[in-house]
Amino acid sequence: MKEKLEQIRLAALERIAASEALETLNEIRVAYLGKKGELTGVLKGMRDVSAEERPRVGQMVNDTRAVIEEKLEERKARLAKKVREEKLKREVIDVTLPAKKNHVGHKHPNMIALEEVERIFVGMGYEVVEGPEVEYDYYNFEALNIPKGHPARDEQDTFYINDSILLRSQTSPVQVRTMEKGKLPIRMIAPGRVFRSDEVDATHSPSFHQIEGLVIDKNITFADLKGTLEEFARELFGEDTRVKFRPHHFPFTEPSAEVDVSCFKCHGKGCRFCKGSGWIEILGCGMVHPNVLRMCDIDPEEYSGFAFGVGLERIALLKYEIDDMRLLYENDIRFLKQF
Ligand code: 2NL
Repeated sequence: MKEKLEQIRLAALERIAASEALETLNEIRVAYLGKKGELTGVLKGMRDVSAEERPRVGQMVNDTRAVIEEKLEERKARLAKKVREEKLKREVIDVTLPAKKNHVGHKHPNMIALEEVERIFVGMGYEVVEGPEVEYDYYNFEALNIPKGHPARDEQDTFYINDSILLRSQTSPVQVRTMEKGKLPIRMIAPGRVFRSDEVDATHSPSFHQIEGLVIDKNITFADLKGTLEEFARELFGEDTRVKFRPHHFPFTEPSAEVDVSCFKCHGKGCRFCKGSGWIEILGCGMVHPNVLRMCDIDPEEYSGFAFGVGLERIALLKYEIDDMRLLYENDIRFLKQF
């Protein structure tokens, strides 16, 4: 019996020492210590052992079991450690490898220009107000002194949804809605998307962006308009920028003007940029027409105001010397990355 146990112990320890996987250890445990294992077989043979020998043999079986279990655990710990070490070796991080590039998004030139214009006017105490892109004919035309049949209605081909609803062709409706609310004085700019049924080319698109401004108070004069827009032009294009007001006509302002700025490239000498004239047109403006004030329940005898409208894309194209508006809408990352 003692020899048999010694044999089992040696064989088991040999197999344990030679095992290279945790599964093998499990198989060994079953083969020796399991219900049908070799040690259990020896225990069953105890029937043939005499009563006085039994405790000694029992003790030997238990010792053998304990040794095998101990060696199994030892080997298991070693193998687990080895597995862990191999895993760590595989996962080693080479800190000298070049890092993956993180591509950061870029502000669209339109957005940069918008934030610049907003900064200038907010600095002068203006509020930024937004409104719906789908508008009533009334707010887009009627309230701006452009009645049905007025030639200004076909000049700018408008997208109609039905007889009385359209896609706004300017952001003036936002200003009309603000005047209607009746809280005076008003100092506001209304930036936003506008729509006109134009063919796409280097300077036109059916959808673009406009920033309109409006000031209503007592004793507002054309001098206030001139001073405001001159300051705006200087902040936007540089301190030495000069402005020129040319008489113009809009149905919603009287008098009306278009504003040119001295070319910030050649300072007025004439270049490719200003097409040799030394001047660049940037916006339209005027004193709010008394009819417009009356339709918003503002008494033109008591209040007056000025308004202006500027194309956002035009500012962005000028500021960044881009010569084709379509570049602003293609969202080619190679283009956008440059700003
Ligand atoms: C342009 C320049 C302009 C206005 C917009 C305006 C708004 C109200 C009342 C009076 Cl609520 N005027 N906006 C004024 C002058 C010019 O935009 O070239 N537009 C076609």
